[in-house]
Amino acid sequence: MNRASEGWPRRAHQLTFAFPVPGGARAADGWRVQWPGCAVMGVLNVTPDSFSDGGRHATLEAAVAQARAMRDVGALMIDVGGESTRPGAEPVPAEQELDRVRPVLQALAGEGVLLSVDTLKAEVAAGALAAGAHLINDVNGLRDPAMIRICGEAGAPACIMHMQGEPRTMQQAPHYEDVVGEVHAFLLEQARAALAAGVPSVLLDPGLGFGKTLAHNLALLRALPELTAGPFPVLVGASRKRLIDYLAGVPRAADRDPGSLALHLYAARQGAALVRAHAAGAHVQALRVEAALDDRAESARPLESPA
Ligand code: 7PJ
Repeated sequence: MNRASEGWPRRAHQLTFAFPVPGGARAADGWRVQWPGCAVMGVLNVTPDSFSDGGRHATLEAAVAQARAMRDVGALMIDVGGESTRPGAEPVPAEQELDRVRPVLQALAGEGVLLSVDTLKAEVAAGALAAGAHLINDVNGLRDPAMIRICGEAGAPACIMHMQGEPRTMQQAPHYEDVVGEVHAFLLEQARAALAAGVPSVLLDPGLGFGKTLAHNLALLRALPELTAGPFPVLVGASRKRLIDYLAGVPRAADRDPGSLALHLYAARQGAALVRAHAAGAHVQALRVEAALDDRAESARPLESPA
């Protein structure tokens, strides 16, 4: 039985941190951030190709402005990434990746928004947490034991994402006997290991597009009621991904926000706690409108003109 698909009341989700965080309330076991229904994690890429105006300082300013804008439209969390993990992408050295994300984290510290860092390198995770990140988003699903240790020692939650293979080669020949069963078992096993090592809370993510064919991605999306039925909040990241091109014929990634919204609204209805999105404002708006239909929220508001 999936509560989310029953509509009201929407399920509450939470993350626990061992240190104070924006929006966190003191709890017996740390600081707890709670939210009803599905919230937005805004994507902030700080790779050299993500801001066209060039120059280190200009890039930093643009990234910080974009993060503030996503916070202001209602994103719960900003996901800062200094290395591309798109299919075929080559890894960058840890020092270089950290040099990209650290100044953004430092500039956003104390600005009232949760900061996650998208990295699969333990060294980058440690440096990012020291620079003010609150959560580690690991597309490698904490397969590196050093990653679990660092999150455990810092008392920082982790997003455990499933990936088959590594970004450079993962789309060459993805193969599963039972994609839903294998992904689900991996996520639960990693969650158990993380919690046992002192990681205070985790998010689980099926990892759309990470070593998956279109059929694998669709099977995982359709299995969300099963994935979200457990005790862990589930994050879904479909934003601008290639599966939208396969489904609707949209070759340019920048044109894929409507398809991203469709997949993310579906995920929200199936119980996802967070969606990772580039178009944060559009997602917050769509999720609020959809949630209001469930919540009968109009009774709490005065009548307004239809415009
Ligand atoms: C994801 C991610 C995702 C999580 C990227 C892209 C590739 N982290 N980092 N989930 N995707 N947790 O945005 O197309 O789906 S980078």
